[in-house]
Amino acid sequence: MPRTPLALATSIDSLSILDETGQLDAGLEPDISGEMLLKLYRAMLLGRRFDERLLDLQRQGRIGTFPPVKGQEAAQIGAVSHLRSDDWFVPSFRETAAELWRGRSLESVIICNNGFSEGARGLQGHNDLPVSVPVGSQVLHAVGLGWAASYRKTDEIVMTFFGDGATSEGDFHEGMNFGAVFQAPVVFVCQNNQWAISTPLFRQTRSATLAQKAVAYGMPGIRVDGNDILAVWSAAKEAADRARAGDGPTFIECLTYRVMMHTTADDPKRYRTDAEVEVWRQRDPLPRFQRYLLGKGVLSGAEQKELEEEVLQQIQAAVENAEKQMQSMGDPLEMFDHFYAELPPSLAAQKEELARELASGGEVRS
Ligand SMILES: Cc1ncc(C[n+]2csc(CCOP(=O)(O)OP(=O)(O)O)c2C)c(N)n1
Ligand SMILES: [Mg+2]
Repeated sequence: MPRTPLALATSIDSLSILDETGQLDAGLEPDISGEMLLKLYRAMLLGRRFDERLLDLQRQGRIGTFPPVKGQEAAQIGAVSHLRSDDWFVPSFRETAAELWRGRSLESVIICNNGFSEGARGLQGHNDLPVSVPVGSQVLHAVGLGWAASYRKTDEIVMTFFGDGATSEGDFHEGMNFGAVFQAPVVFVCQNNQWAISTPLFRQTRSATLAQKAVAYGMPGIRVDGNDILAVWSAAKEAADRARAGDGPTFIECLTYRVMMHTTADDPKRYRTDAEVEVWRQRDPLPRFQRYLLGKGVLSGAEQKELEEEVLQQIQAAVENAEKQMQSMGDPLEMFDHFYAELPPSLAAQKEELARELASGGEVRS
């Protein structure tokens, strides 16, 4: 028998609609209403300005460490905007812009980043999972939710976000396999920002793309310019429609870049060059989209300035509000909550002892 190449019925597309020079592929331009374009832009702008303010607050010691979003706003907003409120949003830890789109308050982000559990409470009326720090673990939660949604015969879909680093985790591979085998209505959104803390992409995989991993699991995969919101939006629409129609999962690789530090506890100058970062700063998704909207007449220069002002005011009000709310938070007894439905007797005794000590005005022994 001869040795012949197998004709696999699959291929991976790469999609770019609005390139970094502002050139538009008019044939691929998605049909998005002016109102929705402005909503998307405002969400990206809010994500960007809030991120900048959080960095200032962290440097001033007014919040703890946090992972910046800067540069990844298009990848997040272009994808999450296809979810209905009863769909399932399953984030990792860097999806602040997407979380705000879902309706999470700015205050809760600030409060959570100060270590108060009050800031981590889930949104009412939304099927949103909390931030997931163990890298890749949320992929398993997403496919379980997806399988459950189809088992219950609802038309809810699931969108999960993760990074390039997560694609080296077992959880990712198990989740992709499970999602494809059970044709779960899941959109896997990989934000390939090319770094996993200090590990560069070439140490993460020998694959030419991350999108091609979809082939092995038997689901459609696509690589999009993650800094081009029109490309992300189009690919995510196709994937969300496919999932909702009962045609199974899709893997989307959004090629982007983490222009900031991993978290505020990290110094990227120790492992990458300024020149590399500069190349990606030039590919910033926000001014690219802004130029498109100005050129299309959906946004005027004056409206853009007003929007900037409005967003900054919204952020300032949230900071003031959060700082006021936090003055009455931080009851040490709360450390016993949220782990057990019924507190084990040993912990219940410790809680009582602490309560007595606090009531008597005594110092808490370390
Ligand atoms: C299972 C696990 N291993 C290691 C870590 C420490 N850690 C936190 S974020 C991160 C890198 C994640 O990189 P990537 O998936 O590309 O996401 P990004 O941070 O770039 O958004 C690592 C190794 C962790 N949180 N969980
Ligand atoms: Mg990464």
